[in-house]
Parts: sequence; C-alpha cells; structure tokens
Amino acid sequence: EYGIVRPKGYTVSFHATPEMERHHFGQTHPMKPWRLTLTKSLVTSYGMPFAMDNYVTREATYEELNSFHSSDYLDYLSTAAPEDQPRDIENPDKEVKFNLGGSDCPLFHGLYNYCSMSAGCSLDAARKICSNQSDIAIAWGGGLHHAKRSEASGFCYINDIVLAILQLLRIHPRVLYIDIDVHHGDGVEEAFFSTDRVMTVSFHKYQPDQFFPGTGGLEDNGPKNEHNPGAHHAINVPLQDGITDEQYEALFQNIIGTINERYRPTAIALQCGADSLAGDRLGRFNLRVQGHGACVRYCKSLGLPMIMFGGGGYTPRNVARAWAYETSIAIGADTRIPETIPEHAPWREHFIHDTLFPTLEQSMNEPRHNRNSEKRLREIVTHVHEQLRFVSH
Ligand code: ZL4
Ligand code: CA
Ligand code: ZN
Repeated sequence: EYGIVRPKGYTVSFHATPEMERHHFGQTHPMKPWRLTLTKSLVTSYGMPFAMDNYVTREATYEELNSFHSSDYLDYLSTAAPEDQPRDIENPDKEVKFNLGGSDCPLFHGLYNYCSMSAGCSLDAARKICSNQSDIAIAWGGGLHHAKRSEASGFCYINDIVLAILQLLRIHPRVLYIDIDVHHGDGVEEAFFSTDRVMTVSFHKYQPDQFFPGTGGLEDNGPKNEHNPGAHHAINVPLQDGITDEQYEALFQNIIGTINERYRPTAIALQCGADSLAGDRLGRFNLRVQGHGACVRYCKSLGLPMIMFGGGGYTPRNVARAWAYETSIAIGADTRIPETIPEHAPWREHFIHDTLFPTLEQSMNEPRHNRNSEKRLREIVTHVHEQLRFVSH
C-alpha cells in the first residue's frame, strides 16, 4: 500500500509496547500516554511497519535504571502507591519525597511499570544502534528529558534519554543530543555537564519564572570551573512565543550544521517533543508538522546512526501527525505517503481535519504573535558560533 517498501541500504527499527499506553496520569493531566496508541495507529494505517523492524519493548531492569538513578529514589518509585499522594485532605503537610506525588508528577497505578517500559523502549533502541542492527531506531515512548538522578520533574520520572546515551557511549566516542521539545532539556544537559563526550543542544521557549523549567539561557553553556571538559558543550537556543517554520528551520540547520562540522559527533540522539507544534495545549510556538519534520530530515541527512525519542506533546492528534510523519521521514517514505489521512484509519474522526498537515488556522483559533525578531535570532547564532570556537575534534 502507498508503495511503502524497506529503505535500501539501511534499517529502521520501531520500539513500542501497547502496555505503556494503557497508563493514566489522571483525568485532566496533560500527559496522555494514549497519544502513543494514536501514533502507532496512524503509522500502521499508512503501511509503514512493512518498512521497519518492529519490536515489542520489554521493561528495563532495576540495574539498568540504576545506571543513572540513585537506589533510594528507585526504591521509593517502585513502592510508592497512589495512596501515598501527599496532598490529600487528611495529611496536608505530608512531605513530597523526590518530587513524587504533586500535580506534575502524580503517583498513579502502575507508575513503575510505565517508567520501566519507557526506559526499556529507549534502551532497546540504543542497543540496536550499538550493535549496528539499526541505522535509525525510533522510541516514541521515551524522551522524558526532565528526570534527574534522584528526582522526578515535569511529567518525567526516569530519564530514558540519559540511560540510552550511556549505552551509546560504550561504542561511540561523541554523541550529539538534540532537543526540539518546547521545554528545556535540563535533565539530559545536567547529566552530561562534566563530559565532552556528549554535546547537548536544546531549542526551547525561555522565560524564567513564566515558563517551565526556567533554565536554558543563551549564556548557559556548561560549568566553566576547574578545567571542566564539559564546559562549552551545553548549547541553549532560547526562543519566544510564535516562532515560525521558516525561522526555526534556518536556525536549526545553521546551528546543527555548524555543530556537526566542529564537534564531529559519531551518533545522534534526537528528542522530538511535539509540544513545539502550533496548537499544542502547553506549547507556544507556531511550528507546523512540516517544519518540525524538517528538523528530523536534516538530522537524517547527516548520515549518522540516530535514535529518535518522543517527549512532550499535549494535543494528541497533532502528536500522532508529527510522529507518524517523522517515522515516514526515517524510512524515506515522506514523499510517498498521501497527505490525506487514510480512509480506513481507526480514530480518523479524532483528527478533525483529515490532513496530515493542518494549516495554522486549522491548528488553533488564532496564530500566536511572533515575538522572535530577526536581530535576536542573529545574536543567538553568533553566540553559538563563539561557543563552538572552544570545541574541536
Ligand atoms: C497539570 O490540569 O510549570 C497537572 C500540569 C495536573 C490536573 C489537575 C491539577 C490542577 C497543566 C500542568 C493543578 C495543576 C497545577 N492537572 C500545575 C510549576 C507548576 C506547578 C504545577 O514536555 N502546576 C510547575 C511542567 C510544568 C510547572 C511541564 C513538560 C514536560 C515535557 C517533557 C512539563 N510545571 C505550575 C503548574 C492539570 C495540569 C495542567 C502543567 N505543568 C503545565 N506546565 C507544567 O518537557 C515530557
Ligand atoms: Ca527543547
Ligand atoms: Zn515539553
């Protein structure tokens, strides 16, 4: 169907499990694991599984999670029950341990299984890259970039990206981490603050005290103290509301192209958070599915082994559009799949508009005012180029 065939000369693997998708953060919580089901269903209705190796993910083991997270955190995460939720009426002063149990990171039924499946998905993807069995490995269930060694943060409990990059580092001398989620990839950045074997780059909305997590300013490039080899290896691209496809793509290609020349990574870890799309419930940008996908296409064009992670994304129909389109880019079928959502797609009505590429007007009532001046974007590029003068391999 649609002439979708296996790409010649390279292998794409897709890592997922329907188990993960059955978990709920709570009725009105913005994070909906069900968006993964919607994504998989769109990928399948376009016939894309025929062009990939499809793996059902296992749960990561305690030892695997322990390669980054502390034992006391994991022990509490594995035993805490929804009844331990601190903010109940009977116990208003009950302490919040490891930031677990608040409204961002609630304790819900099956939480530990959900976390270990998300991590399993990303670890399986990393292992396929390390063994050269995949050239691109897709882990839409991962991408939970805020989790810290001993702390949950921003809907993230286990940092599957850090776990996956630690695997890549067994084989790869230099890993480039790229994060196009609308939020700053603080957990991944911090984990690799003291090494020059990982360069992290996050594009995000930046407005301290107004937008989560408030870190990731232009000048924050890794601690410069005591001959830290990781200094200059954290790149931040702070943006304002309403950035467009044209501006974002130009910025992305300039910055990632320059980093590729200077840093010479041997593998890429790409977090594809879909909350940078126009019309996202938590997002602020004016990106269309095509603009978001263009970043993936550019990364693929560098010809390096790559893991593609999920991440944020709070308007499920747009998350499914973006990640299905990006799956088609990975397998080289993006010019072949029709723009119209297949007639037989389950949940077809859920997409409201039957196209893969809604216009800005279809995505939101009123496009956001663009608060990114060309002058500011040039300043950002100049600063990043200056940082990269300290980096060479
Ligand atoms: C919600 O409606 O900015 C959680 C979170 C739960 C249900 C009902 C509870 C109502 C929006 C967000 C009270 C909600 C109060 N429910 C949430 C400082 C905050 C403290 C918590 O994409 N309140 C914290 C986290 C961010 C904050 C963003 C992005 C993850 C990722 C990778 C994480 N936290 C203010 C908010 C709701 C909720 C509605 C919410 N939380 C929006 N932004 C945040 O980067 C996966
Ligand atoms: Ca980001
Ligand atoms: Zn996000």
